[in-house]
Amino acid sequence: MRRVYDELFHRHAKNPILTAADWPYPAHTVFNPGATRLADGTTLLLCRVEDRRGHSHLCAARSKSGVDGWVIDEKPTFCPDPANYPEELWGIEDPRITFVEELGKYAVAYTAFSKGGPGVALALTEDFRTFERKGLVMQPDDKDAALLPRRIDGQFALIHRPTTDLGAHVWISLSPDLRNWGSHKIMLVARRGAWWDANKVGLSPPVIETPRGWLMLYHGVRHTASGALYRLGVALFALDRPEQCLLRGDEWIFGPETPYEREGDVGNVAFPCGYTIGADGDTINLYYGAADTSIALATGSIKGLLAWLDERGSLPAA
Ligand code: BMA
Repeated sequence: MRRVYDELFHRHAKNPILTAADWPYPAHTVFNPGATRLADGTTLLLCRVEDRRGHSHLCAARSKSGVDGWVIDEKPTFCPDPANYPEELWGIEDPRITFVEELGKYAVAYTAFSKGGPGVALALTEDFRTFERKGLVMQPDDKDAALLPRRIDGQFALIHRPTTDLGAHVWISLSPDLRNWGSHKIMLVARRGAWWDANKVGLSPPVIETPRGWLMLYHGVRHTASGALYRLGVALFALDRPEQCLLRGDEWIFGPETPYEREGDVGNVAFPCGYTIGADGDTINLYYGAADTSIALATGSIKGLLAWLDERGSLPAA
């Protein structure tokens, strides 16, 4: 019998590693960064920056260590462009980065917010300095999206989270050209009732490819009398049929505990949008927004998550 819960992610002692006070220009909050490791080993975070209008844009921060010594772009890196893309009128949020080897480019999936609600937009970049927009690929209400790094059945695959009257569940859709999307399938269903992940789940960072399947860290939202609680769970999906869930944990594995996660603009939120994998091929450096206010880092292990799923996970009921 376990006496305490397993700690699958360990917070960095320097948390929060980035705050608005670090920014070279006025910023209200910085949070929910996408992450990747560039070819030269630099860690790049594409941070969501919220201004005092309440609108967000994206700004790149680069660091050799991935912990400190961040060099932050002097000006916003990727701004909403509502004149050409009206779906970005109220800002762009929560980027998820996938390197697509076939294209030799990074795909950034982000939330475009406007009068119609939040939808999913896609852009490609080689250097995080210039971006080639693909436009809105999933209409509102849809968010929490990331591209898979390679084709499935000859098609690009996008994980995303549409919301309907029957809840918010994770879906996967396919496209031959990154613009036209179809073959929609449900991937992960929110549980109901008292569960920590009842009614609303969403992809957190892009899925992690392992020999045993796609490892998904997802957020579950619990609505309580004092607001929402955002926590993380883990599930595994078949490599060649990513809509097929192989294992899902019942318990959440990471949630808001520290003061910087508990208190801020939106307290009780730990919201990862990106990770890098360590040189050992196993360490997950998970970058997350803390309380919609700052950026924090926690490290875990792919092997550790798989072992925990083997022990504690189960095949979801149909
Ligand atoms: C979600 C997203 C995130 C945010 C979270 C908590 O719906 O909008 O950007 O961090 O809510 O406010």
